[in-house]
Amino acid sequence: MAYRLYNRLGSGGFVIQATLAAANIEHDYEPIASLPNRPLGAQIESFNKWGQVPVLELANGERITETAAILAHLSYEEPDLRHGPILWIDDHPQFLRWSVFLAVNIYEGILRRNYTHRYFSPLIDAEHSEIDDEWAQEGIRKAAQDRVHKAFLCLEKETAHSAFLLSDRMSACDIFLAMLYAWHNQKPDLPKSTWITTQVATHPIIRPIWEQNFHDRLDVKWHKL
Ligand SMILES: N[C@@H](CCC(=O)N[C@@H](CS)C(=O)NCC(=O)O)C(=O)O
Repeated sequence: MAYRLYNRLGSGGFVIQATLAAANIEHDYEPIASLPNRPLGAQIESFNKWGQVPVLELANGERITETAAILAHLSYEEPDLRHGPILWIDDHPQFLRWSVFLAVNIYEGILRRNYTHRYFSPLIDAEHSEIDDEWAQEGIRKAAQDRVHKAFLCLEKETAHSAFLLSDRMSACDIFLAMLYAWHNQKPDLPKSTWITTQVATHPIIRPIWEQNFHDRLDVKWHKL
């Protein structure tokens, strides 16, 4: 087997799992047991000292992390991820641009919203109380959410020329976008992201993987689409 993917159900490895499946690339899947939005625990640190998934193990045993880096590596190695029957990258610079944009501006912003305590240090002074801390963390959460929303709006404007992010065909960037959009709490004025996510989530090959990872999110949020 050329690849082994380490992931937790409902987590970022969905992008890699769905991309590998859509490009018909053989891989093993290694589940990490843990609850969403909680640290992954000691098990993952034997694979990634940063404590996050996804982790992709290559045929030679080497491991890579960071979703955008994994996608860039696969796009270099796997022709079906570039120009396969399902996934299509017709513009490699824009593929790199948007996969990094998604990782840095949207994924990271969602982490700031979900793991706010990591981005917060209490102020030490006599007047200071726990209520202030909660209030300050709520401010960080709200700013992160707004910033993520701005990034989605920017991405929609910049890619207005095509149906999907890169062209009129689906690419791995769209799969990445769909997962982040499913995690985003503010959807009304993002028609392109809504449309792309619907295409990804209902794609015959990707749909079972989507349902396995995000079915509860569909129930809660997708009726509003
Ligand atoms: N920068 C990483 C972020 C990966 C990430 O945040 N993964 C989350 C799951 S969606 C995770 O492992 N969270 C556990 C933690 O941060 O403790 C990437 O782009 O792959």
